Amino acid sequence: MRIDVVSIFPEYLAPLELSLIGKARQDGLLELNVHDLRTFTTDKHRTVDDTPYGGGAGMVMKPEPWAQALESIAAARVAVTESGGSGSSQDGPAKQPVLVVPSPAGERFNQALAYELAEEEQLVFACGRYEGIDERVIEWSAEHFTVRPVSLGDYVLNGGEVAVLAMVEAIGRLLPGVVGNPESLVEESHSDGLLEYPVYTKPSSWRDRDVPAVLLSGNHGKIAQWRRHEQFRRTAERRPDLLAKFDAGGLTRADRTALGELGYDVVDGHLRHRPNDDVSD
Ligand code: JET
Repeated sequence: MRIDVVSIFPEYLAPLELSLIGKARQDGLLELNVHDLRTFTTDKHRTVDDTPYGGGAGMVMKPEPWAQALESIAAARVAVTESGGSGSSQDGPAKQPVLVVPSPAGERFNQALAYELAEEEQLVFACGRYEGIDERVIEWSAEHFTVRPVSLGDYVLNGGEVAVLAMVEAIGRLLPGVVGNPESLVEESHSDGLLEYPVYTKPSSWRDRDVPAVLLSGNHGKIAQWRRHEQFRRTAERRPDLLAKFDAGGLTRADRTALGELGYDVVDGHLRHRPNDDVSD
């Protein structure tokens, strides 16, 4: 996979040299280029922002430097594909790269979108700052890219850089060969629509707290059942929105019993929380 990131603070992306993603780059599994938007300006002051039409607080990112940056990235890709190898002449028309624009106004990023983006040949991330990028850049970009404004969550960051760090890590670890043991991708939060069960390691007793006895029992059936119950309990407590979306089709009798104790019934293949019988008057 090839990833390009455009930012006015390229140093913000330095952590992508480290750890798992840094290793993937060294191993040639991931090609990652960070571009400084200001190198695509033409004026003496390297201006990237201006006042908003219609008035209002803050500044808006100017379209011209963005067009220069994105055009050069799109052109670099054409140069690569035309030189042969994995070129379009042999493999049919090359797929448009995806332009991911971190924005509080985007579709929500989640594990499913991470898997989807991990299938792409090339991702380009455009880091907005100030009040955002001139909307015409987003419209015009559709000529060269499949454009996806993406939100990390319902809060506001000063710029897209931190969102890019999170998304590149979530996507990068799904690429073939990046995570040493691919089994560890299967048993993790959100892979089955539930939060993960709690985990413990040695010592079995620490500061008067004991590891749940079932985990020391050697009874693998009971351990699996306990972990599943803990997933339901945690999800009901912390993320009831996930249980409302949960496909209850594949639930076992034991699952239904556990969920029943938490106040959940299966209705039309979905989980529904039982109205409690508290009297309000
Ligand atoms: C964000 C992402 O704050 C977030 O993203 C960064 C950001 C900040 C300010 C402006 C901006 O503009 C993007 C744009 O898109 C067209 O102009 C982006 C919060 N959750 N996820």
